[in-house]
Amino acid sequence: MSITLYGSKPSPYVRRIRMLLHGTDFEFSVVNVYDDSGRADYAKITPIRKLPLVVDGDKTIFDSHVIANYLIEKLNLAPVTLEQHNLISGVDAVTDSLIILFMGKNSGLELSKDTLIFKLQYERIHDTLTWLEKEAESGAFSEWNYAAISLITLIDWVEFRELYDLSDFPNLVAVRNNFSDVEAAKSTLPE
Ligand SMILES: N[C@@H](CCC(=O)N[C@@H](CS)C(=O)NCC(=O)O)C(=O)O
Repeated sequence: MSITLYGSKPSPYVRRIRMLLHGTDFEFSVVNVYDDSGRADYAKITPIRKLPLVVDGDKTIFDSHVIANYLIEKLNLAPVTLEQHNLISGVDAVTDSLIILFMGKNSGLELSKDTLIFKLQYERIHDTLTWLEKEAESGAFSEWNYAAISLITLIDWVEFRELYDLSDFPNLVAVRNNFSDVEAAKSTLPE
């Protein structure tokens, strides 16, 4: 039985898995978790109600990291090193904080830097992007691997949703530009 990936087209976490699965036979089932009926249907297959989710035969797998580990082994891809895991944790920290800001905005809240929940996100985003920028400058994302894939999904999504000004982070944007002709990246752009 072939793999089914549940997700949305703009989601950066889902896109990582679409890129890993590029070139393999899989079904992409689009879910809208911000729509009440879409979320109710989705809740029947996952209690955590987050995207992505993969069903492979009798296995249901939550969370992009667990899915990525599963696919890397199943598809015989290069294992993720400790250094790459740290880079991915940095990318996740920024992605998660931006999701909180995005949800705050969509909930009609004022994203004030004086409000604790938002202040924490702005601080984390700034410090982590600054660290990732230095890592990128020293070549940490020069190879096509899961860390580079994760970063690309963040940069494209930030630009797609106009979430953050990336002009202080030219090396991060350059990583995305460097791989923009790779088919797995080109064919999965957020829309
Ligand atoms: N740690 C999770 C994060 C996934 C995540 O936050 N996905 C977002 C979409 S990009 C989501 O499902 N948001 C819906 C919600 O939080 O209710 C992973 O790596 O899969």
